Amino acid sequence: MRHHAAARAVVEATAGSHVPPGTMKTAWTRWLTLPLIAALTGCGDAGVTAEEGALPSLSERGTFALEIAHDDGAFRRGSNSFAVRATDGAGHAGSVVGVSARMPGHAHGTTPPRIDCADGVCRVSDLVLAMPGRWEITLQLSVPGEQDEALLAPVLR
Ligand SMILES: [Cu+2]
Repeated sequence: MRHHAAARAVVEATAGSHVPPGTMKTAWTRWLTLPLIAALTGCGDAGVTAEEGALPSLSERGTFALEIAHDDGAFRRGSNSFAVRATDGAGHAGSVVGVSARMPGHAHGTTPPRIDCADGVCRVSDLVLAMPGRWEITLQLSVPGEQDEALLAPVLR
């Protein structure tokens, strides 16, 4: 995230030095400039999550507190594996009983990944996210008597 902050600072500095006084730099131009600066400063790691907020800390209805740790630190294009610890209000560990992923506006999802739960931690392995753009990954979470979902929404470069 420090890299992104630095990239933004560079964009602001560039706008200040190259734009004649009084000229407004449009948001459109800024969106074109940011990826270029990111590439130049080396923070544009190909395929990696472009936004924060990809990993929620609560399930949709608040049933579970979530700790989600991606093996590679961030979602990326290709195969993704991550660990999920879901804890309900009574301290019981929930299980991940299903995972699906889709791209809003695209008529496709992806192959269901492998899920292994043991000792209160579930591992989701080989979730393949092939395209850049916004993905909506739904985790079905369950403990006896309670069910909820978690929505992960990474935006991939
Ligand atoms: Cu797609």
